[in-house]
This record gives sequence, C-alpha cells and structure tokens, in this order.
Amino acid sequence: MKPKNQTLQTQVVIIGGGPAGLLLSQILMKADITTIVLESRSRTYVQNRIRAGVIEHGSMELLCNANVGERLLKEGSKHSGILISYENKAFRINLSSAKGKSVYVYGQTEITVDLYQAQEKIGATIIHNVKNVLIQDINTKKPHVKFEILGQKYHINCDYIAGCDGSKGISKDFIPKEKLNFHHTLYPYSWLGILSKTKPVHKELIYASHQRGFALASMRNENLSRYYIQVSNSEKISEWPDEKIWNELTKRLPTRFSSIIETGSSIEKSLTTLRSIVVEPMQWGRLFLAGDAAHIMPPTGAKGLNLAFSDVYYLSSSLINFYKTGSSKKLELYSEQALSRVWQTVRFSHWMTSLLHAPEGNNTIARKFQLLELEEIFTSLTAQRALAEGYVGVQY
Ligand code: RFL
Ligand code: PHB
Repeated sequence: MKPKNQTLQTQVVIIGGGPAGLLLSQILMKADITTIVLESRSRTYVQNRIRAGVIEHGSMELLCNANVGERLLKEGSKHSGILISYENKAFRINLSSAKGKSVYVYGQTEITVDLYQAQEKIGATIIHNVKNVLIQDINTKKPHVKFEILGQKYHINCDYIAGCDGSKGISKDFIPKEKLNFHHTLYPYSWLGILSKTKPVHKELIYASHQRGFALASMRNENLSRYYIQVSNSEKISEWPDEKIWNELTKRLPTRFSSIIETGSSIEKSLTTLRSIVVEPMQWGRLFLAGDAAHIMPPTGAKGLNLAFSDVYYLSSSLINFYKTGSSKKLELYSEQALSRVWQTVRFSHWMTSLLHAPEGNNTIARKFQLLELEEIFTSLTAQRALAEGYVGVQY
C-alpha cells in the first residue's frame, strides 16, 4: 500500500539549509516565528563544504545578535588590513580607515557548524535529504511546499516561503520566466584553491596581481593556510599536483613572501569558475529569495556569504514586522531594498576582480591600465579609503 501524504504546518518554510537559510531560521525562531528548513543534502555534507573565510563587521554583529557569534569572536581573528601586491611591491590597505571597521577571518565551515548547533538548541526543524521540492500557490495567502524523502510525500502549509537554496537551487524557477531578469557574466578565468596545514605566509591576506595571474594568500588559523591562484577556464584539477600549485604561487607573490612560504600537502583542492549573476526581482508573491539563490559574484571581494547575510537581515526584519503588525508593507519593499545593496556589492566584486586578474591573452594594454590604477591606489589615501569601504561592506 502506498504511504499517505503527510501534512505539516509552519509560518515560514525555508528552502536550503546553507548559511543563509540557517541564519534566517535562527533569527525568526528567536522572534517566536515558526520555521521548517528543507535541505537536499546531509548535515555532514553541508558542514564540510569549504568556502568563505572573510566575515564583514555587519555579518559579525548579525551573528552575535542571533546568539551565533560566540566562537567567531573567540576563535576568529580580527583583521584591520589587507595587502595588495603588484610588480614585486606590496602596500597595505588600512581597513580601519573605513569608519573604524575591520573584518574577521573565520571559515564558513565553522559558521555553519555554529548555526546548526544554535538551531539544535532552539529546537528547530531541519529536514535533510529532501527531494522534488515544489512551491505552489505563491500568489495566494496560503502557499504550500511539497517534497519527498525516500518515496514518502510531504505537504507543508505556510504563510511565506524563503528560497535560500543557493545558485543551483529551484526556488527562483518558480518566478514566472517573463517576470524574471537574469543578469549573467562569465569571467574568462577560474580560481584553483588549496587548503594546507601550513603556517600562513603573512598575518594579513595578500591579494597579488601578477602578469602570470592573480594569487591570494589567505588563512583559516595560524596553522591552516588557504591559497588561490587564477587559472584559465579550461584547466582541470587533475593537472595540478600540489607541487605545481606551490611553484606557481611563489612566482606570483612578492619575493619577500615567496622566500619564506611554508609548503606542504594539500588537504583540499577546489576549482571555481568566476561569474556574476543577479536575479531580479528577489520576491514573487509570497516567495522571497536570499543569498546565492539570487546572486553570485567572483570571490575576489570576499562578498558572497556577507551579502547572503545582509539579505537575511532585510528579510528577517520584514517578516518580524509583518508578524508584529499584520502589515506586509516592509515585505513588499524587500526586493528593492536588498537589490540596492546587491548591485553595489556585485559592482565592487567585479571591480576588484578586473583590477587584480591578469587579462586573458597577451593583452598588454589592459595590463598597463591595471598597473596604472594600482599605482594610483598605492599613492592615494582617498583611493585606499574607497577600497577599504568596499571591502568592509556597505552599511545596513
Ligand atoms: P549555499 O551555501 O549554496 O547553500 C544553499 C543550500 O541549499 C541547498 N539546496 C537545496 N535544498 C533543498 N532543496 C533544493 N532543491 C536545494 N538546492 C540546493 C544546498 O545543498 C545548500 O546547502 O548558499 P547560501 O546559504 O546563500 O550561502 C552563500 C555562500 O555559501 C557563498 O556566497 C559564499 O561561500 C561565497 N564565498 C565567499 N563569501 C564571502 O562572504 N567571503 C568569502 O571569503 C568567500 N569566499 C566564496 C569564497 C565562495 C567560493 N566558492 C566555492 C564559490 C571562496 C570560494 C572559493
Ligand atoms: C578565503 O579565505 O577563502 C577567501 C578569502 C578572501 C577572499 C576569498 C576567499 O576574497
């Protein structure tokens, strides 16, 4: 006999249990709003994805207000500067010149662990390994979500749906095609990332512009380094043994760093194609998109996770306002409000990317322009402050 459909009830269904979905659930539950989070992967898989490392001041505050910031403040490290290098020179951008703000180096992996723990503590419902998620009746006051686990079908009645299911999610597909603007740029290069149990080459991040290609020296803690190098889109991870990566990295960093770099075997390697995507609008009826589900950008500005969190800030405050006052006015402004910050941030990420990556082909004119702009930033405090302001993030 076929099992009967099971019906569940909640105020907000959140599709996607990544950082955006989990933080949204945490903030709403703290305000006594009920949620159900649907995640297509296992908890172990989600907690082990290695991605972001730089947390803006605003994201730190949001996490602390949601009772998820304790370990970040204890184990994360506060950075008040980054280095930019070109032609064997390196100069420091004083991030504190942007209204005294700093950023925190703390892995997305750790944030996800902290969010799961906080959600467990508050009694959240997070359903893993869901399949065939369907959103229905989003233009009515009674939308619902259908999904399956191991052949068992479920149906959730709710007031609102948050699509936090990342760039490959299904939520945005429920906005009618003729109403959706899908802005998309693919960059002609990718990032090859490596994580290794070695001492970071420097105490601050180094963004290196080199004619052989961009390189980034980052870290997770004092014994764990994260490096990235620009490679062309046709490269394959299998063609990059550790030694070849270290060799390339050392050629791109200024000699005062490459001469002291500690190398070792990688414990993780990844290849990421760089793109900018913005989906407009971020709301359709009772469906609201947040995070990578609505936008992605090249990681050069360290913005993706932070932008996902600012969406969560706007969406959670609008939902809380609705449940307090019964008025949906703030919710109706969500897309416009979030998109204003999204476009500023996507533009900053694009600018950082174009400034620091070697142009494809032997485009010596484009390279000359980059060097001129880098020299200008090197010599102008105003330009340095503008970069710092973009890096620490637009206030919300
Ligand atoms: P996520 O993390 O992709 O989570 C979405 C979740 O939804 C699930 N899902 C579904 N669940 C149910 N039903 C479906 N049909 C589903 N389809 C998908 C997925 O399994 C997943 O768990 O999106 P979210 O929450 O919006 O978070 C966004 C961030 O993960 C992302 O923006 C950052 O990692 C970007 N990023 C960085 N951001 C920063 O702010 N600072 C950084 O330093 C930084 N570095 C990076 C980065 C991203 C990188 N890569 C790999 C793209 C460095 C790299 C290399
Ligand atoms: C990282 O440490 O993974 C990282 C840091 C800065 C970026 C991107 C990624 O801009």
